Amino acid sequence: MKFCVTTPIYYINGDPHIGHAYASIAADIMARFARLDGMEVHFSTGTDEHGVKVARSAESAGMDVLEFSDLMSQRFRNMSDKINMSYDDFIRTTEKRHEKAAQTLWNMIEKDIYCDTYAGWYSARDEEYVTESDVVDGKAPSGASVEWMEEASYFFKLSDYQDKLLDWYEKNPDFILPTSRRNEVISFVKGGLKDLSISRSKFTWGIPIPHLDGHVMYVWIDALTNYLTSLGYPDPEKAVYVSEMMENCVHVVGKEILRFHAVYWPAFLMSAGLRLPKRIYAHGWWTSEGQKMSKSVGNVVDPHEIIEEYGLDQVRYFLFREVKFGEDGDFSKSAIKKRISFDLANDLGNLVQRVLAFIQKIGGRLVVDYDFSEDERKLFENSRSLINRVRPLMEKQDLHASMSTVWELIAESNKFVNDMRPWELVKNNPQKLNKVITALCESIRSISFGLAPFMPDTAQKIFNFINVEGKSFEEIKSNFADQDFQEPFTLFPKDN
Ligand code: ME8
Repeated sequence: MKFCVTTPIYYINGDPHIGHAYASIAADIMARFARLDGMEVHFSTGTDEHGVKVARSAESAGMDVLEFSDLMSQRFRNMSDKINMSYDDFIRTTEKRHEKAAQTLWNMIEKDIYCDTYAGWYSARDEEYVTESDVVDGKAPSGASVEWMEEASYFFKLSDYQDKLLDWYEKNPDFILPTSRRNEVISFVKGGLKDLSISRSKFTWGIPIPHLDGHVMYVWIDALTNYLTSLGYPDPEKAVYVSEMMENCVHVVGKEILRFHAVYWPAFLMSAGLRLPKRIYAHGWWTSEGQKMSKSVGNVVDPHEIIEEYGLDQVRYFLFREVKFGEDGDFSKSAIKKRISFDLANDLGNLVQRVLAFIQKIGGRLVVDYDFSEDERKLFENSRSLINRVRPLMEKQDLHASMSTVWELIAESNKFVNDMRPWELVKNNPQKLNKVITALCESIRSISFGLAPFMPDTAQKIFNFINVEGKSFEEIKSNFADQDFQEPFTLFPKDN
């Protein structure tokens, strides 16, 4: 089975912040889950380097645009590494391979392209023309200021795709998730689609259009093509791979760019006769301490800083546990501290510590006994089936419910320790003790596999404590053998 997952490719006009890290970690969780589940994965991320906005940022930094792009793209790569992102490809739209892909796609959709002139309000921040009626007080609906633009432009006959798109949404009810977002897109398309201007002649910082001097591609058609470039398009030898990966591809995007991905992108792909992705998942936005993040307010959350302050897995956990994936969230220091102290230190850390430290107390050796009575059998079965409960949730990118499901098993395991009182069994029922400890090791192993996509370092630490490799969910199926365990250390020290 193949699985492809992508992040948006980020504009390089500013530094990466927690919002970018969020989309990237979300996609990383999906990629890691799929790999552990035995799938062949292609996971791409990267930077979107063309367009008016980037050209202007380079200019105001007093830098050559390519030099500026190198510098800023590297910052996004650094962020990707800082958040432990397991990407297979980091794509830059200024690469030659991408220019070739975008130009090939252009040729493939040429039958739907015609030339005209465009005059209208343009928002450079959104890299989008805004209709007259949407401009209020000189601003686009996003709040960005607009400027009047007049240029010769090539247009894509998007209006021809209205029915085909509606038909696609109907036949593929999970193409856009969450469902509330799907409904928004459908009503937008039902409202009527205008042809889309897809070239720019007023500036040069973009991919040249084949055979058309003086025009560069509109940055969105360029940017969206990155998903194909990364898979190897247009190499004919990669055609089957590209198509199979696209068919199983989830594009993770912020809600503000859903329309580009769920309307324009499928229309381009239909026009080119290419496979559409499986899903567009639109996630919500983060504010910081209750306010929109902005440089002038000085509340932009820097991923490097919070990872230094709270720890990487703590941040990864917080972002996906604090709010439902798809909804907006607020980043606050008090909220992350609470999560670390209650969920991580008290629930998870305590379970691992009390069980493994106890094993050390009784000689450091696990002596297995799978001849379970009713009590242990229940925990054992719930542990072995954990991933089967999480899988259908992950298939719909319900990251939040997946985490909650893992936490239910943590709670059940902690309760099991309280009920079974192994410290008393040592004295009065050593046979029962082995069964109880065996069942608990099973639950700790399954919990670690459930955590692994979200908190890879923490999961690996626990795997090391219990001599588990941690590379595949298949490992959960085997019984533990008698063995020595090493002394555990505290996973989440309280002073954090
Ligand atoms: O739109 N909260 O790039 P971009 C949550 N280049 N997520 C946020 C966020 C916030 N406050 N701010 C940004 C572009 N994001 C285009 C994409 S794709 C073919 C081209 C995340 O740098 C979110 O995922 O503006 C959003 O969609 C993405 O960063 C946009 O990044």
